[in-house]
Amino acid sequence: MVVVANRLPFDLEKLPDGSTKARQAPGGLVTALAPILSRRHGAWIGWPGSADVELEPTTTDGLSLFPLPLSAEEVANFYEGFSNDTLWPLYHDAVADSQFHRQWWDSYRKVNQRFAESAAEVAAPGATVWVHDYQLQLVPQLLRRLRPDVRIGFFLHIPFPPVELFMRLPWRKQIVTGLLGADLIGFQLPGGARNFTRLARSLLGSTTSGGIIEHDGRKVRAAAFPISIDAAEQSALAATPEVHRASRELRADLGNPKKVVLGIDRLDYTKGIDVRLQAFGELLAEEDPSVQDAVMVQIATPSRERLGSYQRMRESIERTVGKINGDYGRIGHPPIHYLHQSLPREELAAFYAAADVMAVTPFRDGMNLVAKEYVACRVDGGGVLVLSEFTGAAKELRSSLLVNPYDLDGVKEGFRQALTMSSVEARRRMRSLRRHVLTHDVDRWATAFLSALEGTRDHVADAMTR
Ligand code: GDG
Repeated sequence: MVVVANRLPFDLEKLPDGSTKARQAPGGLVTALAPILSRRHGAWIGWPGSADVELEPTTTDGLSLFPLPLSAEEVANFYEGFSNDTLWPLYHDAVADSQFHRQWWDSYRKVNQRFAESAAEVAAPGATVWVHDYQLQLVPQLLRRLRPDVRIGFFLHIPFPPVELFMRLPWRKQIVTGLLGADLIGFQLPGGARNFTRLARSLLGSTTSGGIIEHDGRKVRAAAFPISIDAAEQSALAATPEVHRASRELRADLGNPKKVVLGIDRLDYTKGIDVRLQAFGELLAEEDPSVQDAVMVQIATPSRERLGSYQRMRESIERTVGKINGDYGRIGHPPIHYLHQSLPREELAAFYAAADVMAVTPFRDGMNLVAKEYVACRVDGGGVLVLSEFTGAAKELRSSLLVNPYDLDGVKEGFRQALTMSSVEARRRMRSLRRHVLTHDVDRWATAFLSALEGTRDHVADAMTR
């Protein structure tokens, strides 16, 4: 089996003696897929994360890594440009403007071609190739042309937009036919699969029935596979004495407030960080009893820092934090603690364990693993999750307090309810959330996707009879 993703699961570093050092990158996808791939002696093709770095293939833990180099120009045009400044905002309900540039598209096409060629070289006869995410939507078709014998799965980690929005893309047909090169296209939610099927019908005139799309004489399946986390591992991490101690120390460092409200996100305009700050700020301004002796902690991990939209977002968030702290803080007691840093997983677990209220308020999010990590870390059965109804996670985590991030009063009411909820009700809700997260982990996700892919048509036979 071969996984093809924009990034490798390991950060690779070239040592002075010319050898390569690999360090496992964090994240649910890697934790889930690495063991499956190691067992199957699988391979992973991806960019090692820095421009203009050429590395030799290497093997670690039975997993073969094939680094795909990107030039500085490709990073700017394919990755930052088309992937993150055209597709990302468009696929997230156009919460920011998409930029359409032909040279970005050219670069996207060329880089996708290189990923497909690399997969065609690496895959054994009849192999399974699993392609990931919006950066590589042309790979399925390009790869099928080169290697009609392989079985191709594609999984989209972000939402697939409504037809009306997708139709803005000047290269809409190429993207849809690119994806239709796969045998199975996985989405986070049934809504994404439905949007895509509708699009194949209206844009290409394909015949569709029950999630099966007929294209180019083949049958392609579009279906939902909601991703998850390694819940048992995350729970075990939160239960260690070290994390327990760190979480107590955190509360002490915060001045032992009555309530701690927490946000953890990549600093991204889709995540609704501004909404939760504003809601918390208004409750403070109104001297609402629920926020008497409450502090908010916002950890915003640096992300896509060269893009103007991200720089503007950061400036606006930091201005809001400064204003709220200036207006309502006392010396040594700011109401908002803000970190623009990336922290080790153990430290994140301590923050999750210390938080009475977890605020997850994206305007749109494919799934949102942070919400699931919070639930997995609440081994004590306490804590309240305030969750935007526009995340994929909201479809599963029904016992959270669901809010509409566009409705500021609704978010304030969600916070008020979370901060004043009786511990009996909070525990009842958390019990039900934990039951779901612990039984729907990332291993179940990967297994469901791969068995559905195996259930698609027999390619070798089909390719031979064509
Ligand atoms: C995309 C989709 C979908 C965050 N800060 C730090 C850190 N993190 C980790 C979290 C979590 C992950 O990053 C973020 O995952 P999310 O799902 O919340 O969001 P995206 O990055 O936007 O992910 C999303 C996901 O893909 C999977 O399909 O759920 O909808 O947008 O695991 O813990 N990890 C460390 N330090 C940090 O400072 N170590």
